[in-house]
Amino acid sequence: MNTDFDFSGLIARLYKKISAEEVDAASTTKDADIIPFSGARSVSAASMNPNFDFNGRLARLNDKISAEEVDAVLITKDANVTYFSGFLGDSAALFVGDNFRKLVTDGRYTEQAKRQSKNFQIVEHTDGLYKKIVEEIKSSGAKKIGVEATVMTVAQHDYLAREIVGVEFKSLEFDTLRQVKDASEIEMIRKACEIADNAFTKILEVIKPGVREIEVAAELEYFMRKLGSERAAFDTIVASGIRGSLPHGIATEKKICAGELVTMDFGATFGGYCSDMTRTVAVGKISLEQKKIYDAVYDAQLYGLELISAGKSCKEIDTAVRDRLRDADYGEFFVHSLGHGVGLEIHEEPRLSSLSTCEHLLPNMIVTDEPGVYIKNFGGVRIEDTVLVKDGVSEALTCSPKTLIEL
Ligand SMILES: [Mn+2]
Repeated sequence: MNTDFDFSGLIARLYKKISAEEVDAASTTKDADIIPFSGARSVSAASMNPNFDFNGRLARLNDKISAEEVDAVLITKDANVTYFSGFLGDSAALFVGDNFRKLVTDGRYTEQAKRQSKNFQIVEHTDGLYKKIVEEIKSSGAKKIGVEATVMTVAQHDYLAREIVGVEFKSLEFDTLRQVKDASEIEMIRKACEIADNAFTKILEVIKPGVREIEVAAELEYFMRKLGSERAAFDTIVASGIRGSLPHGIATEKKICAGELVTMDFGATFGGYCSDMTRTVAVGKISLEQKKIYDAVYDAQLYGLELISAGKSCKEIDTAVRDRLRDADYGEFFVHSLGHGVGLEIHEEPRLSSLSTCEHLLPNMIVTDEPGVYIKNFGGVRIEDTVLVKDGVSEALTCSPKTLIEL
């Protein structure tokens, strides 16, 4: 972050607001307010794969509507809007009941929605998404409506509660309906992984002493775009030398030096679906301690691949890999969960973590396996694959070499 930004001024204005509003404290949760001037979600305008099993998705949604005993659901999370409708824009909501399916959006997206969301009636709003949603809820006669409580803001909820009398809102989640992928989704993710693998092969030619991290990130993203990626799946991480201790070290102006490890975490998107992979490479000769860390992470990552299998509990796998790194004396430096689901979102259900509620992995879930070791003022190593869960041995969809590459 630019140190010249007037943070004292920003914080002074925040305190002024706290006293003017007569509250005791303020909790800031919006990323852009936590980090002023951060970027927004980028949008893919690609056409949706017609082979996706939309009938199956909508049938599962209807099953959920009956099981939860609601009259209708209001879906507002972009990834879920895309999943059930095929619509790849943003600023849209789905309102679905037993005998209606509506997609509400504005004039910028009407044409795109009509093309991408054939199973939905497209409703255009001109003066506010939630104003139109209120009209639709009123005219539907629905009395109990499922909403995405983890996505809807307090302001949106307050507005609905104020404008609509006699309707009960129930907190539901739809993310777990996306966990098991159909054949076409797997094909998309496989392709996104292949693009990332090919970009990795090419980036090895670029990395050498004197090259800045941001150049490596730029080239990686450029290679992926040229190979067919619609956008980077997330901000590319390039962390070299001691910056390797930052698990999410976004690329900086820092020049890569001989004797450093360089961790690159990057992903492509294809057909709206993400891939996620991390490789750590050595530039020149590295020390015995660096090699020891690499070997421990490599061993833990392979062990994770062995354990990821249909029927296993996510928590159990996370614990086992964590124990493996502990046995190598690096347990305390593995500071994040082992992995996460990958699909329309880069991080989705199921989570491979100690808090995971997924008791049994199912065939055709797609998860990452990404142990890492991060040591302050020293550096770090992470190795990550995107993995297709199968009965028995699962399949890593990212296939780049994992034995130490010394450039
Ligand atoms: Mn990941």
